Amino acid sequence: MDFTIPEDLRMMQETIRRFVEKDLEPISRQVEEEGTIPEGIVQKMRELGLFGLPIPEEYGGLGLGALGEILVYEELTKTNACFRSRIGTSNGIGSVGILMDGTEEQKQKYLPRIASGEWTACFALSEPEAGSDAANIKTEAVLDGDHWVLNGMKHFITNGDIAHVFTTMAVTDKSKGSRGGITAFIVEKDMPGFSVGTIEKKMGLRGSNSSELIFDNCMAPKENVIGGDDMIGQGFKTAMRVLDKGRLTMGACALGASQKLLDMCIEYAKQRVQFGKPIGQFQMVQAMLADMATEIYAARQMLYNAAWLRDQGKRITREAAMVKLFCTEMGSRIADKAIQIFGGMGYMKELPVEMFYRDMRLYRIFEGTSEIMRVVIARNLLKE
Ligand code: COS
Repeated sequence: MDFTIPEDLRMMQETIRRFVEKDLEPISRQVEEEGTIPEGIVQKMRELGLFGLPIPEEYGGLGLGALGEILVYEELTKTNACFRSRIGTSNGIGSVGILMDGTEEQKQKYLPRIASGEWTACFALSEPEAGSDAANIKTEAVLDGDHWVLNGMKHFITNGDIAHVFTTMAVTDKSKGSRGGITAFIVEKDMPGFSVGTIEKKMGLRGSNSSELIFDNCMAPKENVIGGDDMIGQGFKTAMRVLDKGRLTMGACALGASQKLLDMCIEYAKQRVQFGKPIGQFQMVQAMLADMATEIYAARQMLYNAAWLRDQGKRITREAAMVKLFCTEMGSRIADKAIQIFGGMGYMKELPVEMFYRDMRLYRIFEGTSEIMRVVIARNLLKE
């Protein structure tokens, strides 16, 4: 067994680390307050190739495997989570469906523009009555001549307000549900009948918007079924496979943020003096640091292993769910301990600890709740 990170990925990790320290961290607070990422930073992200991490080089991306990609996310989430979120949907749930199941024409048309960052892609599955119960979507698509006509609405769509391309799930045969009744479409923002609804107000992740999407007799050309006519009715499986990968990403995000919090806590425990000595010399604080470090160590091993399995071409439905469950639950435990170690200062907006605490909370929910992860793991075990 060789646990060494390959040299090319280690160099890339270094590049992202420097980008975070030099360009992102200094404006993290500003972005948190203003709620938007300056265009100059988005441009730098484009120049670094951050919008096309898994997209093959032939379509203009970096062609990274799962391990390379999660190493990038781990570094990017050591600062304000919105920076990762800005590129997350384009690299992940917004484009993976096209990458895995799209026709060659669809790949040629969309992937280069997504990889360059010219277009942002996102994923339109969730609806008011279809969160965890993803198969219960109500958005419908009916074929009318050369076009599919979509009607319905989506909500909680990350980057929905700025995206150009939407991987959109809609019902094409009500009688078949998740087995043959849902189709994945590529919708573009300028297609007639498409519009962005309300931008939702959230607890955290400032600088990254989520919004409603409205499909009001939205006309998508016939050729925009992901994978072409043979894939009509197969959209639920596409969505689930997209989410398998997305769940590794969520693990990486929780891990990066957890590592950052631990580093901050170690620093603080050495400096903060109470009862005449640094608080790091008190065993109760030491126990918290030790538990945080131990969990992070375990999380990193399982995440890297699952990514490696995916890079070997293995199906990782169960492992990805385990990674998401463990890493994101751990993230909340770590954020909670970090506030405790920082005490009153941890609760103040002056430091970013409370921001990490709020942003971390979301990882246990989006791209599948912890409860759904347990359902996926248990079903997978019992099926064997
Ligand atoms: N990969 C490939 N196929 C999959 C799959 C996966 N990971 N998961 C399910 N499928 C297939 C099943 O094999 C089944 O097809 P067959 O009968 O032909 O084998 C079909 O899809 C239906 O699967 P299932 O019966 O498990 O569907 P359910 O409606 O019971 O839903 C859960 C399963 C709960 C796991 C699913 O709805 C889910 O993941 N919900 C959470 C959604 C989510 O993450 N939302 C977040 C918002 S999107 S950012």
